[in-house]
Amino acid sequence: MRTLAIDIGGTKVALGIVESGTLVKRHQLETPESTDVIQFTQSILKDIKDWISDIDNIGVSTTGFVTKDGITAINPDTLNFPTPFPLAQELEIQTNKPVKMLNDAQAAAWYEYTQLSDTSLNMAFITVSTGVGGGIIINGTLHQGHSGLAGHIGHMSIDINGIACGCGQIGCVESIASGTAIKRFSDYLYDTPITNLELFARAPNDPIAESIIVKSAQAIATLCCNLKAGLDLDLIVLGGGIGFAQGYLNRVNKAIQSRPRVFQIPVIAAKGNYDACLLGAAFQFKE
Ligand code: BMX
Ligand code: ZN
Repeated sequence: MRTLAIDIGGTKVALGIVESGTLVKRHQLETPESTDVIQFTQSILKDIKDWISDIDNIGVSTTGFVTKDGITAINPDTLNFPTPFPLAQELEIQTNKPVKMLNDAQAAAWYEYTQLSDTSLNMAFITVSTGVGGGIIINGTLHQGHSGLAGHIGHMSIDINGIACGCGQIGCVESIASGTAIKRFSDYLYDTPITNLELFARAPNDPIAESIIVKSAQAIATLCCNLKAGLDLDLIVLGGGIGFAQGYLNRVNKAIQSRPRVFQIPVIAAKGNYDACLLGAAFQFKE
């Protein structure tokens, strides 16, 4: 089986061919600006038109809340679509192939679960990137809930006196820990704006940079301990551009080690690396 995998993010779209569980081709482009679903779909397919005749199906993982009507932003600050955005329906029309679509972090959670040697583990995948997303696997099943919202753990509020999140709540994990939040704190504290990449590079010699990153890692640690308390998970798998940044995972684990033992939980790096969501898009077809 050859699956065209498509991962839609707020800033980039990744496409790949997955064959027997392996990514054999990969292409990336900036997320098209068009808010028209027909034009948007044409734009993401334009460079890989010659792949379509060779594939059996299409798996999409996307930022946002996925329902049968399409993609809806939980945090509209991170996504520009009019919602619900019927991307799966339009892909079917333009390619004539069967399409399945899942939230990006839910898809990655399923992929990461399939890579575990011990499949009896209950786990969550957390991506720390533009936003903070998640997917939860319990008893070998992706837990989506009746509406499909399950896993939107970036929108668990952990600070009732915190700042407003784009979702409308106060003090969400995403408003403290995401790449967007890190950039906002750093723009506030430095006179000359720097990228998040530069911030991580400065951290070993710059207490301000270190404090911004630690604040994010502390929020993710709190989220992990909350998941342990609420669901008694066995493992957290971490991914995303921030999740994979130099020393970030260590900072999260260090923060968890300072919490009461009963709430501690191991956190490991995603096996799918930066492509966990893309691989997850294809693994929807692997039951
Ligand atoms: C947001 C939300 C989630 C998504 C998460 C990570 C939107 C548009 N997205 O919490 O659905 O899983 O961000 O998304 O509301 P990413 O783009 O950072 O990977
Ligand atoms: Zn929120």
